[in-house]
Amino acid sequence: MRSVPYVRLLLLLALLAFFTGLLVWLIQSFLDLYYATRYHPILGGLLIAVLVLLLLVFLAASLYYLFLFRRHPSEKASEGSQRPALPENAADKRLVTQQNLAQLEAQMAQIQDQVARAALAERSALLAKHLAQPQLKVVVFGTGSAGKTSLVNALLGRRAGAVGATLGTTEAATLYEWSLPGIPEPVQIMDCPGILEIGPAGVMRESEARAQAEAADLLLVVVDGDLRQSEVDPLRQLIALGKRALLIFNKIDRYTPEEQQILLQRLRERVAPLISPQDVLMACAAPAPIQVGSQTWRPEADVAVVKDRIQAVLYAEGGSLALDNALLQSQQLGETAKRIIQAQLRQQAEQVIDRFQWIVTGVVFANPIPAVDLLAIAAINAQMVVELGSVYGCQMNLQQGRELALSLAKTLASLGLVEGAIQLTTGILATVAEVSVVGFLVTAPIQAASAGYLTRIAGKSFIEYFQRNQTWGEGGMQAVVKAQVQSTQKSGWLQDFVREASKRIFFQKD
Ligand SMILES: Nc1nc2c(ncn2[C@@H]2O[C@H](COP(=O)(O)OP(=O)(O)OP(=O)(O)O)[C@@H](O)[C@H]2O)c(=O)[nH]1
Ligand SMILES: [Mg+2]
Repeated sequence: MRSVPYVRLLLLLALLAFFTGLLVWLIQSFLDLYYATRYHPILGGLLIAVLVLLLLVFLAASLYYLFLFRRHPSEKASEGSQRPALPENAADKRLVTQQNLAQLEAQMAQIQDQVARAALAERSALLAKHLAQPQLKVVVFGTGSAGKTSLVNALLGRRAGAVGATLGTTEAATLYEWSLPGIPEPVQIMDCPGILEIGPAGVMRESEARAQAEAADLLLVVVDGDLRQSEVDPLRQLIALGKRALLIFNKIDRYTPEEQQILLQRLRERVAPLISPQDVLMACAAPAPIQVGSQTWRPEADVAVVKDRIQAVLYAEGGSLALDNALLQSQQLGETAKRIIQAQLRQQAEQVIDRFQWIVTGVVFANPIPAVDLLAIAAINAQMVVELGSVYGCQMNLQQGRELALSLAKTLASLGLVEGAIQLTTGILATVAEVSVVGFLVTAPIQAASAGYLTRIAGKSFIEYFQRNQTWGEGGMQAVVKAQVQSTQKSGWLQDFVREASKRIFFQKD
C-alpha cells in the first residue's frame, strides 16, 4: 500500500517531463514558423495571436485543475467526519438529545414493522426517562476469564455472579444496583460476557457485550496481562464513540512486584493517549489461595484503588458522562430508525419495479417487433418513475417521468446494453427452452425478456436517483446504470427471471 504514492509521484514526474518536452518542441516550432513568416505583415501577427491564445488556454486549464486538486482534500475531510460535533455545554447537550428524540417520534410514525417500531419506542422511552432522572451505568468489558465477574463481586462486596476458570462462564449481561457513597445519581454495574471467544455462541456473546459497552456511561476494561492488538481495537472503537474508560490490570497476584510494574507501564503505553496513565489501575479481584504448610490461606480481594478511582470519576464527571451518553444513544436510535425506513422504502420500490418489469415483458411479448423498442419501453417506464418518485416522497407528473425515462433509455442505448441484453437472454433462453432457439418464433421471448431486464436496470437506477435526493452522483447517470448492470448480473437475477417468464408467459402450456 505504501508504494502507491511513490508510483504516482514517478508517473507525475514522467508526465511532467513529457509535457515539458512537448512545450519546448511547440515553442521551437512556433519560433521556426515565426522566423519563416516574420516579414509577412498578416501571417506573422496571426501566429503571435494564436500563440498567446494557446498560452492563455493552457494557463486557465492549469489553474482550474489546481483549484480542483486543492478543493479535494477539504471535501474528503468533511466526508470523513461522519459524527457531528458534540455540543459543548450541558444545556445544549440536553436540548440536542431532546430534539433527536422528537425527531425519532416522527421517524417511528413512518415505520410499518410493528416489532421494530415497538423496540425503538421502548428504547426511546427509557432514554427519555434517563434524561429526566440520570442514572450511571458502569459496564465491565473484556476478554473471557480475565476476571470480570470476580471484579464485579469484589466491588459489590458480595458474590453476585458465578465465577469459573473456563471461558464463557458469564453467558448474558447482568445488571446490579451499586450503592456508591457520595455519588448523587443512582449507580448500576453491569457484568458482561467475554469478547474474542471462538464459536457461534462466543460471537453472539461478544456482540451483546459490545452493545452493552456502547450504552455505558463508564467502561471498565479488564485484562489479566499484556493487551493484545485484538483487544486494543474494540477499545479504540468504543473510545471513538466518546466512551470514558478505565483499564483494569487484574490478577496481579500472579506476578512479582517488579513484573507488575513492568506490565503496568507497558499497558499504560499501549493505551495512551486513549486512556490516561492514572486510569490504568491494578487489581486483585479473586487472589489464588496460598498453601502455607498444611493450611490454605485465602487472601482478601484488593480492588480498593479501582473503587476509589471509579468514585472519583463518577463524582467529578458523572453528570456530563450521563448527558454525553444520552446524546450518543439518541443519535444511534435516529440512525437505526433511518436504516429501517430506508430498507422499508427500498422494499416498496422493489415491488413497483417488479410490477413494471412484468408489465413491460407482457406487453412486448404480445406485440413483438423485430427490434427492442426503447421508446415504447420508456413510455411505460414513465409511470414507473412517477410511482418510484412517490415512494421516496417526490411528487412528479407523467411528463417529468417521461423525460427521465427517455434520458435513461438513451443512456441504456449509448452503453450498448440493448445488444447486451439480447445476447444474455438469448443464451439463457437457449438453456431454458426445450426447443432450439432460432428463427422468428423465439424473437418475441427474446425481445420481451430483454425489455423486462432493461426495465429492471432502469428501475434500480431510479431508486439510486431518488435515494440521493434526485441526483445521479459524481459519475452521473452512466455510472449508476453500470453499477446496477453489474450487481444485477452478479446476483443471477436474469437467469431466474427468464426461467420464470418462460413458465408464466413465453412457453406456458394451457
Ligand atoms: N489468581 C487470580 N485469579 C483470579 C483473579 N480474578 C479472577 N481470577 C480467576 O480467574 C478465573 C475467571 O474469573 P471470572 O471472574 O469468572 O472471569 P470472567 O472474566 O468473568 O470470565 P467469563 O465470564 O467466562 O468471561 C476464575 O478462576 C477466577 O478465580 C485474581 O485476581 N487472581
Ligand atoms: Mg464472568
